[in-house]
Amino acid sequence: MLLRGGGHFTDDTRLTGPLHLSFVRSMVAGGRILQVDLQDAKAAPGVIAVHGARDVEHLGALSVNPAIPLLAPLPFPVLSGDEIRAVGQPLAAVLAETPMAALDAAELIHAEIEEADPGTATVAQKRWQSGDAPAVMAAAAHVVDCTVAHPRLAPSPMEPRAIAVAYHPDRDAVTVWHSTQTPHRTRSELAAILNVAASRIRVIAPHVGGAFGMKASLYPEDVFAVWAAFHHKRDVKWTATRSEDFLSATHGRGLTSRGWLALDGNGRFLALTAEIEAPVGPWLPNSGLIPAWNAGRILPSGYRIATLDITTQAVTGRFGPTGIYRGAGRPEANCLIERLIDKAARKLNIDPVEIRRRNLLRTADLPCSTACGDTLDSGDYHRALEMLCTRAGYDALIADRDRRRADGALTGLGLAFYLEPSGSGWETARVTLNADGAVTVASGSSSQGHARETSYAQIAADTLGVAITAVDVRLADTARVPAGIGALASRSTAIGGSAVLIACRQVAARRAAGETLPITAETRYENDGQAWGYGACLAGLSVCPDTGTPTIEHITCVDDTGTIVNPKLVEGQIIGGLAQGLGEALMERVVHDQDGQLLTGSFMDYAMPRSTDMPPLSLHKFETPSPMNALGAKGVGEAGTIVAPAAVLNAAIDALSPLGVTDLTMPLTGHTLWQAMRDTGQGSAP
Ligand code: SMO
Repeated sequence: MLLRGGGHFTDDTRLTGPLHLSFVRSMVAGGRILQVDLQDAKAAPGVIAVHGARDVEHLGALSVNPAIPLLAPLPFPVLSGDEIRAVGQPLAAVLAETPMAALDAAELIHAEIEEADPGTATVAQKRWQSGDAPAVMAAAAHVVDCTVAHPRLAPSPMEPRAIAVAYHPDRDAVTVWHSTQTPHRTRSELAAILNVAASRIRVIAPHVGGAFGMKASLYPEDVFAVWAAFHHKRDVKWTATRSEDFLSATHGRGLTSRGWLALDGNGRFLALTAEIEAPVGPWLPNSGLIPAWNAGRILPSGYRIATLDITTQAVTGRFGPTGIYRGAGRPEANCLIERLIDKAARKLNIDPVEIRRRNLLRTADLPCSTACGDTLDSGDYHRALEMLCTRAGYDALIADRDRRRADGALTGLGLAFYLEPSGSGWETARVTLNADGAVTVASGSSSQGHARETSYAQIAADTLGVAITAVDVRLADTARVPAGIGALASRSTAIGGSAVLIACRQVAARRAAGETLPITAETRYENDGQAWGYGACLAGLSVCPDTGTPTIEHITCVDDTGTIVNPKLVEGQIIGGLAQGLGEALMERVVHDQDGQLLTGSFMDYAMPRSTDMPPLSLHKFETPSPMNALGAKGVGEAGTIVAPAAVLNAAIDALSPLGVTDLTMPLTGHTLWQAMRDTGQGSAP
């Protein structure tokens, strides 16, 4: 339906004479607001109302998942009143009869701001310790260290943020169409922030045009739109422009990780020490601390590392809000550990595959508790590594690389292993088998354009023995589906799919016992723990000696995503993840100038990978069902974004290693690589 243009997105929602919203945003990165003059805007044609901070200062704050302990809560200003802590923060809002009238009036509003640097502060931190890391480091035969700085990324779903609110005067209630991954969270947060009974708020996430973590939380703009609908007793609509999303939607990554890996003389890992700093903006979205948490706890990956000392902290800055973005800390953890391992392999003169072979956990070790307190559930990590070598033709690729290198080519191979923990917790499903054989599946899980409807219909059809066309799947409407969490953290198939499976099994069992139709079963399914997808990737990359331009020649991946419901969807997730992972590795970067002004406010300035940027992919898989959920599924939605940056970084450094290059910082643009070649003094560039 989406491919044929039949989608219904939030902005397509027909409302009755809606008020259109335009926000006035801070032009500076920090300071005190002295005065905001709303008078000219109020008198502008088509304007119904103009609001400043004082009108909404009584509203509550967004809740934050304390994945790492929060030292002090951050403010959640719907409109900023006196303090500005990032460019783009909304400080006034115009409601008008048309979008253009709202925009024209907003441009008449002048804010007087006394500029000041908002400074930085640590707002949350956590430390994982196991054993005596300093003592092990001091006694180890080898210690390698590495710093990985991740560019800030703009998640950039095709559909920007959008909200449409219908006001029902008869009940003093609203229906909210929201482009979100978490419709029930939208309702509960709105109810709490606006101090309105949740029963007066119905939330519908219609088709969602991509989200990638950027739409897992409510924004100040969303809260304002719903407040305005209740306040003015009118319908209200807001759709962000692309530039507004660059400016004020959450960015991903931006973390800096430093690590030290200690090894014995045989290349066995003894201890890992790491320090992680995750940037956060002026306010925290619900999952705002997740990247700092994941970037730390997943660092041991699938390797045996007994001794650890890892600290992570979230630090405020002046570059706007950050949040989860596909991978959400997993790519950061993976880049650091896989870079450290490659450095160790080089230092000890051990083949990169061999050093991983010596340290990866074996199937007999699983389930295994990591020193960070996680439990790796199941799988065969060595099989993934060996399958990768076989399918990629590793030995021949090494020989080919060495031959070309001897001829003067700058060409390298990069290897990375990865883990992808899928979320834990619960999800719901309500399944009805009707007398005519039609099946209705309603789930609290949701879809962000990744075809949850199809896989849930398959699970129901298989379990109940009906045609897939007989199954109607309903998602993401708080009035029609049971409560749920939503589509994030690679959890929708593992947990949501398991909820559907269990409910279908209950229906089937009751039918076999002779119960008359229709039969409805409703279940709240909670998994036994996180299911850890994993895999390995090998990238071949060459660099133009004259310009530094990198070319990815090939990528081979092996993934174990547990039980697969739909191979096409799994492949789509892997390819999409790889595209975004390659985007981070090679070209994407949000840039601010010294004053905190955003320089990449459009796709003219921010490089997004296109289909023509994709290298040849060779994808392979096997399935070891996870014992952690009924379906046996593991996460796959973030696989490519987790593994690709590490593999590409390792490949680029391998390519430039003959010049003495030992570290590179993403994105690996032609300029980055040319500069690195030049800095070694051996590049052919002038
Ligand atoms: S970054 Mo995801 O939507 O948990």
